[in-house]
Amino acid sequence: MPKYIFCVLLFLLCSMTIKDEPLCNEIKLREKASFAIGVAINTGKLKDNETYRNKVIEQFNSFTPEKALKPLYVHPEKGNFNFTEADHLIEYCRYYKIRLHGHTLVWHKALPHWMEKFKGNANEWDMMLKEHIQGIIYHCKDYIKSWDVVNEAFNDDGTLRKNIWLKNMGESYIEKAFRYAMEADPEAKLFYNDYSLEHGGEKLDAVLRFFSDLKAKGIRIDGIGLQMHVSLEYPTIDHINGAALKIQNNGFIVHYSELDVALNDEQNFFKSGKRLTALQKNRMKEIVKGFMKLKPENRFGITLWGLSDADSWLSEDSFRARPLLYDKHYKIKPAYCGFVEGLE
Ligand code: 9MR
Repeated sequence: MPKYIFCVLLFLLCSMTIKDEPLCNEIKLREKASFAIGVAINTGKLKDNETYRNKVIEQFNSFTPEKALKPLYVHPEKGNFNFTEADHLIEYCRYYKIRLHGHTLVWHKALPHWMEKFKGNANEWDMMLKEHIQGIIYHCKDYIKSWDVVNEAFNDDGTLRKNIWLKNMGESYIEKAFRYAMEADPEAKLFYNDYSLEHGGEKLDAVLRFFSDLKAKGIRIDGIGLQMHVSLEYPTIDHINGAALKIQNNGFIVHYSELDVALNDEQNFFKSGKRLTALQKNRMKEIVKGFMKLKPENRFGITLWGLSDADSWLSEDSFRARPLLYDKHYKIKPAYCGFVEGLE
């Protein structure tokens, strides 16, 4: 028998002999946790899919709109806001007593055409940014009490990303964005949100330096959102926990703002499905356990970036990612049980 056929047979045999661990009971995460448990919300599914709707209400006490508050959707024409989806969400959250976290006022993606093509001098850009931020916050401030003010403004090496804001206003756009947000709602908690901060490397150091300086100048910045789009092994749990502690030690609260654990890292290509889901379970547990080590007042919450694997942005790229707590049929996965164990 050729060697490769032998290997494939051995692989199949091994995967069949790994027993399925019995799943835990499905509880209510929102009742079990001592901090907010969030989920990114697809507003279309919230309206049209009853299973989805019942699950998100039952399990979570914090929602982040996956799209509805991004500039493209909420500010489609200059000075002309569309709050239809946002208002619907607000109504919903008010009724079910769910926190609604605002995501995101300033980003280089999900921009409306007019904003991307905006022509003006630095002063006109400044006015436009102010109208944009304050127009949204004023409308939502009765209910939304926390915002990702700026999203993904840094490169991985700690330099500032060359987005339209930097090109047209220079680096002061970040300070201005936080100043305008603070002016519009002095009571809201204001966040800087980014990916790869959980690696604890030079990007995190640059972000902490930058926002500590802004704070020292009297600008309101309450917390840092670690997006936490992680894989099974990378970054290590020590790096993740170290990053969260560093943020806490620098005087900021911590939001794991977009958590998902993708199964499709290349080094795991030959592991069986069962082995991968067991690793994913453990990974969720370790992540939640680490978050629990923060001081209670520094835990803004953990937000999953979607309810089920069918809802994940990663499913658009690869069916092997399967990064969330529920499978595509809205049944709990071992990852859910790991998450619960982490809360214990
Ligand atoms: O999950 C979101 C996807 O459905 C949208 O098409 C995309 C663009 O609006 O944004 C995705 O969410 C991103 C989040 O807003 C910021 N961090 C990265 C997330 C995944 O791309």
